[in-house]
Amino acid sequence: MTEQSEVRAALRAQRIEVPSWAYGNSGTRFKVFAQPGVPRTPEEKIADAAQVHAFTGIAPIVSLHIPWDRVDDYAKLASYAAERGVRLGAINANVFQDDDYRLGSVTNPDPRIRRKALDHLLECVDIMDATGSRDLKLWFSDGTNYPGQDDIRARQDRLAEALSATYQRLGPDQRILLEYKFFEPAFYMTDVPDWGTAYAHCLKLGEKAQVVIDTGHHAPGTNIEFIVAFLLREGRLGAFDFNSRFYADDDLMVGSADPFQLFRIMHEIVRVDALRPESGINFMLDQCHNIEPKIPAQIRSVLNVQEATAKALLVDTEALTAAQSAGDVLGANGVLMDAFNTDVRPLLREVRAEMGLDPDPMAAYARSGYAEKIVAERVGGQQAGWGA
Ligand code: AOS
Ligand code: ZN
Repeated sequence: MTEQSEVRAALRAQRIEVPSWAYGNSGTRFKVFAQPGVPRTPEEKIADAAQVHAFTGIAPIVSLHIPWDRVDDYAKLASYAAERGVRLGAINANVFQDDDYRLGSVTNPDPRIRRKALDHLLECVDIMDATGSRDLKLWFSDGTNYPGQDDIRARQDRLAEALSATYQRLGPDQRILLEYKFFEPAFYMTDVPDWGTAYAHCLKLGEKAQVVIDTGHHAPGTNIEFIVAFLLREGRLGAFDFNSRFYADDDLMVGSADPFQLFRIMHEIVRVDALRPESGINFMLDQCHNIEPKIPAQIRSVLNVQEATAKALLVDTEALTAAQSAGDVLGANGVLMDAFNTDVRPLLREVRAEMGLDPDPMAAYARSGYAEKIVAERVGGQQAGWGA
């Protein structure tokens, strides 16, 4: 069993990266509900993200999405973040919001459009140079809606070509994080539908290419912790995009519907000591908050990951290994369930107190007056959001 002091130290050292787009307006293809106080600039998004860190103590990094977070001076944006106690993290490329991309971006049959998409990916690496970011996160909306619409194999060739050109441009400490998704916006097939496809492309590219597991991008019933264990074993798990899905939407709060799944995922991480920031795994959130207030939803999400992590850290590994070796099916399962069923909230309150934080981040944020302040101050201008 891990010593209590080690559990506490691991919890204090945990790092979760939050997405800039979580603070902007978002919605479905049916409606985007605007919320008062929503940021109008990348700086205001970072200021909101800094609140999540201020109250949780474990979310000091903010992912950017380009062009949503385009600014003239990225070094200045990085300084702005540092002044608020956070830093800039992964750069997310956006090759899905342009009329040119109707039939795809890097896999488009038109070489001009492929070139345009590749130029954007290369621009994102330029931005990484300026922000000091390590991670280029690539998600392609590319795919087809109808059998015969395009040549599946040729699209793989085009994808490989763009990935390779981007990979060549990476600096020594930079890497590609390749994300997969088996649906949306294309529904007959997507060009990177699953972890196997992402993994195969990463293997060809080299060690600086790793897979991102977006927890919302799987068919119901998929054993995500198997994918975690496999990619970890192969040294190709680069990051998570944490969120939750019930049917198709993948933007809901992580751990909200299935905290047991999140625990099982974190168990695979903890079991090989991959929680430490030095392990290189980027634990990101990828969420939008359409009907709930955004900053509290981000705080709640960070706390959900933290709770699942605490339970995973409490697994009695010695007892688990002994039961597994003895073929004790119920015993092994019981060890795991004991950890999952432990109420870790008192422990987490203590850890927060040790970190100089309020033991109840949700209540502390609500009391802080920040929500009222941004509603009063952020009047006029164009609210951030991806439109729909
Ligand atoms: C889209 O489904 C993916 O999860 C991407 O990570 C995307 O870049 C992000 O959700 C922002 O739209
Ligand atoms: Zn994602």
